[in-house]
Amino acid sequence: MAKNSIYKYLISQNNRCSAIALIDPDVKNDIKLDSIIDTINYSNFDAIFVGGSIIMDNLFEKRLKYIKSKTNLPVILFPGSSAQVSKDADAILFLSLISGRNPQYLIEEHVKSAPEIYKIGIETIPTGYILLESGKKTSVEIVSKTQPIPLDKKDVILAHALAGQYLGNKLIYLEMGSGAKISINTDLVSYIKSKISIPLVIGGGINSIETAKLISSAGADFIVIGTLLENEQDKNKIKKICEIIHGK
Ligand code: 1GP
Repeated sequence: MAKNSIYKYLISQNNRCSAIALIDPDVKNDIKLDSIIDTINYSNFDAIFVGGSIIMDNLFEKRLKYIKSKTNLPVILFPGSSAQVSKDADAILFLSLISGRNPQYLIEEHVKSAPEIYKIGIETIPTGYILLESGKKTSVEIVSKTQPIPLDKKDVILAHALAGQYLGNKLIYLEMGSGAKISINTDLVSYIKSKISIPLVIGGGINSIETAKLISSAGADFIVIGTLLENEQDKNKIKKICEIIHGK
């Protein structure tokens, strides 16, 4: 795919909700990687995010290259830190963890990664990343040393989403955390969607056809699915979830 077209490609699909697969390029997934990629290719996902809070070895780029070689879908970095920048992806989410007040994830990692991003010329997609409370401590919360926003604080969440938009982000990502036990409530999705004018990404704990249906119907522009791809053996169930996300 041509450079600088990934964001346009993503939003060109937004006459309906899009399905994004998330691959955590960690050693723990090595044994499952082929089957995860196979399921993604089989299931009509729209794009793949690659990234994780912690990678336990230095083989991130090798896995990224491998993923890229096995799919025609756009591969977009979803970096846990400035160490997860690579020329082997099509674009990178330039994430600001705006629900937190840790300067490391508001500007520091960005400054660290900017020279490399400039050098390799990868497309950046500025993304306001908002961590929500899901009932258990998530890796993002622990690693980023930030507090998630409670789900019942609708207006606080909205204020963050609007601030993210006014800062020039091109996406707002409401994150419940990977493997969250509860998924986001649909009232919150439709409330935020009705107030912001940039696309809305929802992720964390989405593991059933019913939940995918509710969240896409509530107005999400993108739904991210990670843990389910690692755990679900039935690739037809994943395919069905993608169809439901696409409104079929
Ligand atoms: C995590 O939002 C993503 O950053 C996906 O979450 O792994 O729970 O699908 P799951």
